[in-house]
Amino acid sequence: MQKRYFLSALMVGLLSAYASNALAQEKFKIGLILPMTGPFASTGKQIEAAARLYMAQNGDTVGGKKVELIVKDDTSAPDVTKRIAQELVVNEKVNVLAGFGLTPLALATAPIATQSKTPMVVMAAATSSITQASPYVVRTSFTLPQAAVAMADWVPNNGIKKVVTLVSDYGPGIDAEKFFKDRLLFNGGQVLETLRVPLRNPDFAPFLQKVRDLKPDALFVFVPSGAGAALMKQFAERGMDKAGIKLIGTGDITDDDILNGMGDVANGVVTSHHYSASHNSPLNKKFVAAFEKANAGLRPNFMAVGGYDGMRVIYEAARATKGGSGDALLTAMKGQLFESPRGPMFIDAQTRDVVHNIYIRRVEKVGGQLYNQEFDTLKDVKDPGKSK
Ligand code: VNL
Repeated sequence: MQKRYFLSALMVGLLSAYASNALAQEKFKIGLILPMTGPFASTGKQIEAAARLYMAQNGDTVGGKKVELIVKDDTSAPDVTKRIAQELVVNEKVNVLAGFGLTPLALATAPIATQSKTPMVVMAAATSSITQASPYVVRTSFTLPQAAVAMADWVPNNGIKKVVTLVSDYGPGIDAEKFFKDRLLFNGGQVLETLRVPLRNPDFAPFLQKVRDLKPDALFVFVPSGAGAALMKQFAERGMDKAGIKLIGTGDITDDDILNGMGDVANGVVTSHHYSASHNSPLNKKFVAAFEKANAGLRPNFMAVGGYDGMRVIYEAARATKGGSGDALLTAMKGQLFESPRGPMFIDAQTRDVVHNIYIRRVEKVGGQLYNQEFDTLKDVKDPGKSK
């Protein structure tokens, strides 16, 4: 009797140890590294909310494994992003790294992805060269050359000849400046001056004064998500719009997260981008409604869509590989073609970069709210940064 009891207790113990071990093995771990605090916290908030929405809609089991989303705040400091990525790979043994709110954060982490053969899904950062920093990078955001070239094609047909450019002085800004300028010159336009402002705490005033003196037909701007409101405010305060200078740029300046709070100065601003919350498709309407409902009315911006589509790419690859990792998971990410809230989207298997439509949009009031209203579409745009 005693002995039998002992044996069955032992069996139960062994079985539960086995079961919990099996459970531990059956996790599919996503390490999501984002700026959750600091000047770029809105990017982290949007992407985390989108990832959680995707999971709520698609379940937390994929390829037979339980999905564990591990969200970490890198405060937008590249050394922190890299350290967190290393810890997630070594200690948590994550199947995939994801997030990456800004270019320097993605570039700092790329060597970790390469060394550990961990797929790295870039959901936000948008400098063209990021996908070349590691063969394990897959991008679901966009590239600045995609947006900038589209704008430079629109400009000459719309009464704008002379332009000054103003960009944040780092990867995506330099891409925006270069690709906009080269294409505009090719199209017969003029770039009077190229101005670069610091990424952190920029004071636009002296730059805007210079723009006023140069009297271009338009000012083309790139600043990262979240920084557009300050630019817009100072543009209005200096009376630039009244002086007849049009504001144009990539859609980062009329970011849906903050657009509605910008006021009248934003009204009429024309930009080029891959996503607007007012994109007219049934899928997008569903996405926006669900996102707003889950986040106290917060409007999703292009960062949210990069996060949502990144989760789609990860889930489909996990399904195809039964919760795999490394090269198998990476291979299953390449070539995915699907409908995103932004429109049709494709992960180019050769470049691992996103191919999607770029829309020309004008800020308009719709039902008392400011929205980027799409009025022209360039279809299936590849990253011009890689065509040479
Ligand atoms: C980047 C590009 C960041 C576009 C952004 O917002 C953006 C980047 C934070 O590559 O750093 O809107």
